[in-house]
Amino acid sequence: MTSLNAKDKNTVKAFWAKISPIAAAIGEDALSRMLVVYPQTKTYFSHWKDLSPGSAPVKKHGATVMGGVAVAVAKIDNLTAGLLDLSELHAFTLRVDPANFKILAHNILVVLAITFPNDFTPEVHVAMDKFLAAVALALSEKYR
Ligand code: HNI
Repeated sequence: MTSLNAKDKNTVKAFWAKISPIAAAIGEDALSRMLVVYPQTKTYFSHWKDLSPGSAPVKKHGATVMGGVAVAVAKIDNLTAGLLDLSELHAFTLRVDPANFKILAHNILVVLAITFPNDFTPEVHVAMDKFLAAVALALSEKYR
């Protein structure tokens, strides 16, 4: 994986500063899309009452996930250490197949592109793609 360089990190931080006020809405939309477009991901949330787009649990968990992304932005220089607890939770307790991290990352990217069409330049696109791939990798750290 191509790692984040100093310029990418600055781009991620600047873009995050712009989008973080509506992070919960971005998370809700990304999670809604993941569950619709990749229905195999629904197995992990079968204990929820309603998995449809915009439902109460989807809304709540969308905000929770983006809280995790906020931590990742803050720990961008050492994602493995910064996301260690979350990696352990997903690996040992939740047993989420790490392939799903890439799927959610893709959905977050889609939502960012359509929500911020003007700010989502090729430069932002590549920086956010690298960042989300690095987050997915860090979350997979405890699987082996
Ligand atoms: Ni994930 C819980 C962050 C991807 C399934 N997840 C969390 C929590 C955070 C979080 C934060 C709450 C932790 C706690 O309670 O202490 N998850 C993230 C991040 C990503 C991610 C940052 C990737 C960007 N999680 C995924 C994926 C799946 C997933 C791809 C499955 C498809 N996560 C879960 C499940 C829970 C969870 C299941 C528990 C939900 C619940 O409350 O029932």
